[in-house]
Amino acid sequence: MSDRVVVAGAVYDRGRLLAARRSAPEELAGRWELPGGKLEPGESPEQALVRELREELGVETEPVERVPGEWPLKPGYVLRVWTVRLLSGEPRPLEDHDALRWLGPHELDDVDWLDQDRPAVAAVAGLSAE
Ligand code: DCM
Repeated sequence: MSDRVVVAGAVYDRGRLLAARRSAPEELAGRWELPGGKLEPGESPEQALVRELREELGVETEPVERVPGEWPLKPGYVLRVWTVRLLSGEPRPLEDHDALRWLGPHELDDVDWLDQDRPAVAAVAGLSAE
């Protein structure tokens, strides 16, 4: 069986990367992630990402480029990341998150990323969707 894909967005705006603090489930709450979520049946990864960022943050976005690589999550799931351009709206923590931060290039270590997101953040560091 192939792994199920979780998609996440490296949302950049004016050179800063968006980090989101999870509010659930309990074992992940308080840790920071690149926002995203699971694919629904029939969705492409890009469609799932646009939907998740709309639901979770209230913004319209455009996936720009897949970040090379794939990172293991819990058993049976892998994380894939796209750089994402913000088209409209100001991100707000509507669902699954209780705080957001825009991190400048020297601030990427300032938040307590989920362990599984750390290699993905390292891979996107320095990229920009401008
Ligand atoms: N997940 C993760 N890192 C991300 C996004 C999601 O580790 N950047 C994990 C958390 C959940 C699963 O993927 O176990 C599905 O995410 P969600 O609950 O947001 O749909």
